[in-house]
Amino acid sequence: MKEIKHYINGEYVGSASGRMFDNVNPVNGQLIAQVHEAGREEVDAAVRAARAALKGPWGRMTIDERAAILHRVADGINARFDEFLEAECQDTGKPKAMASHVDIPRGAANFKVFADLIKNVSTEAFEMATPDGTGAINYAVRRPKGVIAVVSPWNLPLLLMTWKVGPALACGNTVVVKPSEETPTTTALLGQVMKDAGVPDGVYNVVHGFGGDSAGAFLTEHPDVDGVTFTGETRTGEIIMRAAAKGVRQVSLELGGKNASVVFADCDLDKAIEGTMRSAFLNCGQVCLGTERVYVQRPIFDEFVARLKAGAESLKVGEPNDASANMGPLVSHKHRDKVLSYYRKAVEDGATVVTGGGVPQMPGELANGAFVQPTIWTGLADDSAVVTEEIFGPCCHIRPFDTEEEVVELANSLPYGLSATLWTENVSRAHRVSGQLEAGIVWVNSWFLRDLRTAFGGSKQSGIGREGGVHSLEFYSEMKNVCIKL
Ligand code: NAD
Ligand code: 6OD
Repeated sequence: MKEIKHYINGEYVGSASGRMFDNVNPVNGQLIAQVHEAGREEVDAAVRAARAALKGPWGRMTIDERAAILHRVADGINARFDEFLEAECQDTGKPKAMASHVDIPRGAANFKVFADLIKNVSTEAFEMATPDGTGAINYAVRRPKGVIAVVSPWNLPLLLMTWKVGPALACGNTVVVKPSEETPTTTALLGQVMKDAGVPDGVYNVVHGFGGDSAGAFLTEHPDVDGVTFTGETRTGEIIMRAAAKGVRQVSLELGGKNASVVFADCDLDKAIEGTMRSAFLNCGQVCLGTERVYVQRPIFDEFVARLKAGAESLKVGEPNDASANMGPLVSHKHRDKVLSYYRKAVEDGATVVTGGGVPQMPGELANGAFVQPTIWTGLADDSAVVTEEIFGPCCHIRPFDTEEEVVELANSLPYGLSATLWTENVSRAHRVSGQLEAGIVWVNSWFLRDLRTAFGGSKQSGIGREGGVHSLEFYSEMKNVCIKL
């Protein structure tokens, strides 16, 4: 049986306790590997290694040298593309067609983008007058924050982890990563790529385990960590924020959402249907930016529902190697239990099940997989848990609206504020409504279109801070002002 070990100070090491947990393939329920679970001892060792590495060759490198190494990391991922692809698809069950276009290329790009950015970003300088007339000059220098704890989720494992590790390393920090217990493999593989690319030992460390009372908590509570960056559920974000408060460590939190899609009658309906299909069902609905609430203006409501139903029913659910499959399983049977509990709740709350609502019949060993049907509901009250809580599955509720004012209020009615999507051909309306929506990201006539230089993050309970481009550099470095009296 394959074992997945921690990566600490440039070596793969097991847990002193010998404690292991199962890594299971959600496509068929089969065991992929046994994963070592870190105790405080391994987390301590990883943080110590990361602290020491700040003072080693990594800390003395020029920005150009560091950036060249990060380019080699990206090249290293691309050179082992198939291995990363296989690992990511086994851990998550997602279609290879998606992971080969999104997860793995973005995992590599995250290193190049931030390496190039750090080489070209400038800082501020101010001349000032002094009473003696000689003057002074102020200038800012960017310094690494120190040891960064990275805690990442399972839905886009390599992409979301490297989205943090890329800029953290570009800024000269060292990292200890705690990947999701559901998807440890690509984070583990990256250790070897780092080594081969010439990343000094101790700069990139990985500890495996769970959240509470396990590696996640031990890492985020660790007093020798300087900053914590986290992507995951809002409730976990609260716990991590409390842990980081001790010692006044800065946090960057990318959290949950219950994102709205607003479809005006003046939209291009073909594009709105195609976009909503993606935003509701891509990655089996396990995208934080996905739209589980769809508001459609009344004149096109019936046509929209009928066409989205036809679209959902045309989706093929299958295993990663099936090039004709649009959707894989959910990440785990545990997550499937959660999603199916909302499918049942929708019926209890009086929803009309437009399509789906259950488990598809799958052939052979896929019958043991964590598959669910893409599902659409109408007719739920605005306060149903199905409409107010994040489900993180391939499903959406569609509700009619009449006016712009009404739909803005509906879209803003929840404590989340990650993203929103507008479908309209009226530019003035697009500008007006996007300004009123309480969300960190608003897409107009598109969805999940990402320029990595733009600010990414949520409002309200969907997060704190922004990452992306220079916003990542703000979090992963400290600005120091130097004032020289002339
Ligand atoms: P999760 O919060 O359960 O877990 C995320 C990570 O946190 C895992 O590595 C987990 O082990 C760790 N963790 C859990 N409890 C912890 C604790 N007490 N202390 C320290 N670490 C702990 O989230 P998930 O189920 O892996 O991911 C799905 C969630 O992530 C959804 O809510 C989704 O919206 C959100 N998400 C948000 C974004 C974003 O950018 N805003 C992106 C992807 C996913
Ligand atoms: O594209 C990104 O950088 C990003 N953070 C995507 C998040 C997706 C959430 O599931």
